[in-house]
Amino acid sequence: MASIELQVTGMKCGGCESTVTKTVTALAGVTAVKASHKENRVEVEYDPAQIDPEAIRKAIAGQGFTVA
Ligand SMILES: [Cu+2]
Repeated sequence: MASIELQVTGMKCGGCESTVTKTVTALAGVTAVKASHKENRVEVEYDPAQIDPEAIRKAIAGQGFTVA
């Protein structure tokens, strides 16, 4: 299992956090997601055999947030 910490801007509240969490959790290979709008941070645990971190970034960006 691997983990990444992404800097994500554009999350303004708990609703944004849950949008990101739901979106990323739905990806095959993701096992845990922790999003914080206060810290502009999303931590993701994933199985590198099943998903590329780039796909995680794209999924978050696809919801209108900016991934550094
Ligand atoms: Cu929000």
